[in-house]
Amino acid sequence: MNLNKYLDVAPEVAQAVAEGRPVVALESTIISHGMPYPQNVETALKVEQIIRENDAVPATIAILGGRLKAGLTVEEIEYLGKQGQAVTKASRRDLAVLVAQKADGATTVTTTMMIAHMAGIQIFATGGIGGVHRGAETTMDISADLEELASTPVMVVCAGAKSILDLGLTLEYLETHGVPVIGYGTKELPAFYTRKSGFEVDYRMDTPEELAAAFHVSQTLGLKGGMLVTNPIPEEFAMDHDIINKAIDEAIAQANAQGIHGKATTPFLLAKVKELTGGDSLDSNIQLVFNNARLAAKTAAALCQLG
Ligand code: PSU
Ligand code: MN
Repeated sequence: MNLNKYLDVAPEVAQAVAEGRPVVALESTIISHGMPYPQNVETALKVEQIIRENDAVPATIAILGGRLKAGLTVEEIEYLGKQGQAVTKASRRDLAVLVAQKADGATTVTTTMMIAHMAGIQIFATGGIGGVHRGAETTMDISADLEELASTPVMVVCAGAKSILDLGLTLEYLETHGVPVIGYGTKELPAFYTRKSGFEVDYRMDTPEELAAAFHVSQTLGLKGGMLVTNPIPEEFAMDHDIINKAIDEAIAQANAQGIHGKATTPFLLAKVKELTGGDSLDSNIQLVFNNARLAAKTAAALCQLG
């Protein structure tokens, strides 16, 4: 295992990795910056439970007191949830500084992939990833998540990307950087709250075994990047296209009017959309994370079978 001086792998996680048993990484920005308290803590704990019910070990990832943590205690998850936006949203550029300063950081998809890889974890479940923002042709706002997918060999299971992003440009960027985008049970890229987006993914796969087989080959070949699995939100929890798109347009207009930029943009848009949809979007958000956790756990198990 790739232990390092700054990394603390929880004993249960370390043991599972060493024995070749399934482990699923989880991010902590979704806890601190993606959802309000107390739903954030309830969701984070429930996601861990779902992963256990599917015979894998959960490893929620964060930076605490300058330590890179793979596997948190219930108390640590509660702490991150209560601190909320007061915890630094930690992307790749923040990691070394936070460690040096012995500070806390909520890990995004980027830093969760980095720390998962250091801990020997290959599969990571989340809600949505960052991507190319609408208007990026002038703002240059492109999430570091896309660069990380291009360079770190971790499979990320998400529900697609929200249309706060430019989905077409996000797919173009991933193509350029050699990241396969796989639709689970669909050839259409899901748009997080909805199952449809009008954009095609690269491949459709229908079983965890197929996902595991593709990732196994990528690992065996030593390809440096990850893979993106987009798993549509279950039909019964999907939102109405018009309602959600109207809320997203309004949220983007307010962000532009208020001059929101940089790392604040995504959390601002997420909170605004939730406010404008009266909490319906939060329910959908929670359910799709559960759905992704189940698929990630099954895929991790299938990957272990391949040795
Ligand atoms: N998209 C979501 N929910 C989230 C995030 C993105 O639907 O919680 C979080 C993730 O942690 C993701 C980060 O890695 O926001 C991307 O932020 P940025 O766009 O600033 O790179
Ligand atoms: Mn950004």
